[in-house]
Amino acid sequence: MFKKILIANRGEIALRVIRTCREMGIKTVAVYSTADAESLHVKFADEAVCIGPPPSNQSYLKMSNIIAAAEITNADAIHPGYGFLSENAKFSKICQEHGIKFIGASPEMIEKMGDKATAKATMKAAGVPCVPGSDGLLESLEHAKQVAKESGYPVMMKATAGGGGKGMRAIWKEDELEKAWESARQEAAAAFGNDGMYMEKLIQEPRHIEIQVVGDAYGKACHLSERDCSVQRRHQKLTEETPSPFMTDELREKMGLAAVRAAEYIKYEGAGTVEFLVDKDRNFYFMEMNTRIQVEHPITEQVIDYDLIREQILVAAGVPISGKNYLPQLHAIECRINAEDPYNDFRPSPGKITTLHAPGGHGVRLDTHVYAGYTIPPNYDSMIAKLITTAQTRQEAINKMKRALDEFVIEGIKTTIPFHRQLMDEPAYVEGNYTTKFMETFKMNDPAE
Ligand code: MV4
Repeated sequence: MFKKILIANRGEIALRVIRTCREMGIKTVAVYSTADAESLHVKFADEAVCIGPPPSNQSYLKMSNIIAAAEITNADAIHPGYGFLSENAKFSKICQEHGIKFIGASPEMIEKMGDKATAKATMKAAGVPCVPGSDGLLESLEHAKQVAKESGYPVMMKATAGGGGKGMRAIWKEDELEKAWESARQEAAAAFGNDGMYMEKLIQEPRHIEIQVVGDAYGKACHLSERDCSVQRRHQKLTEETPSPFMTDELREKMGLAAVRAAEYIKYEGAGTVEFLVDKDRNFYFMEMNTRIQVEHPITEQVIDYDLIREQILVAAGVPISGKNYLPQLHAIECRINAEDPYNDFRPSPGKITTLHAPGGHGVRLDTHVYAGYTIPPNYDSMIAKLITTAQTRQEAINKMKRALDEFVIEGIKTTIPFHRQLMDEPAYVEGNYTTKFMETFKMNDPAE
């Protein structure tokens, strides 16, 4: 087993990894930018190394500084968390070359799954359902027109290097195609330095339902059921839950099997997520595979009583998995609390937290690195806490979430707490009747009421 793990991240996820390492008797090294000197991950780790100034590209993304920190502290593994270097093939490779175990995917796996057209072709070969469309990349505007005609409009054009909706265009009729082709390619070239495009039939009002998988070093994989992440705004998830209110036992079995087949086909090692689009008739289609631990992993941990970070560490150390699949035994909901103003187009609201009262009690989990007196730097993601409630039923988890949100006091900055509180009373949400389009029509109530 590893003796010392360096956590190449910040915020709540750095703290989350440190907590499991402590429980496993593994020493920890935090790295931090000068903006994060007062952060809890620095205080809770056994050692801490400053890796640079606030901008991410000079600190949390600076591979040479992170490797140097691992070498001077004698860390034998690096946990990258999510974001930053977690899906960076070059960093995974550099760790390998330095004899430091990267607790994440191999460089080859990251590359294969990072290129969406390649990932899709791989999944199709594995027998995982995919959205009908082009076989690989579009070679020209004429080719795009031909594929769209064959598939039938509406279609979706997607950047192969994409993610987060960049370089993606819905096209409803042929006369829109040329403009979409030009603008999507330009956007992708600017964002990723890669203007490769592929095409799919458009799935209207889809749900985003993902399956958590874990694979070991011996080619065995298992699934840990689903998370419904359909409540998103501009491709940012706001809340997630498991089980999905749209799920049936039959669909869970089919999607779980497909995800395990996907993971075993590519000999996936570690914790990963297979994302699917699910249409109104409960057909499901492979969308992307994430080769990292995800923000929303705690809801899965809550409903099956399973520490995903511990499992990542065990698998990275060569421990085999049991191979059994896991079904949700409870219901869990996560609300992402962001330092943003929900009354003002979710505008970022960094600054000093003057008052903080954290909710607690039975079935309430709060993953956060912030405290009263902490100043949220403007340089990073605006998520400051994840509030997770767990109960026997969905309605009880919602009731518990309302109670926990009512107890949660954060002063000094604006947060998305009022948004979540309103959401928990929204009829469509309470009925479990929501798709990825839900936030397009959502309006905050007048705060005076
Ligand atoms: C789609 C789609 C409809 N049809 N593909 C958005 C992010 C990218 N990873 C894939 N996305 C979508 N792909 C087809 N063929 C609709 C979306 C989509 C979406 C998906 C999941 C969660 C939120 C979304 C919001 C808008 C569009």
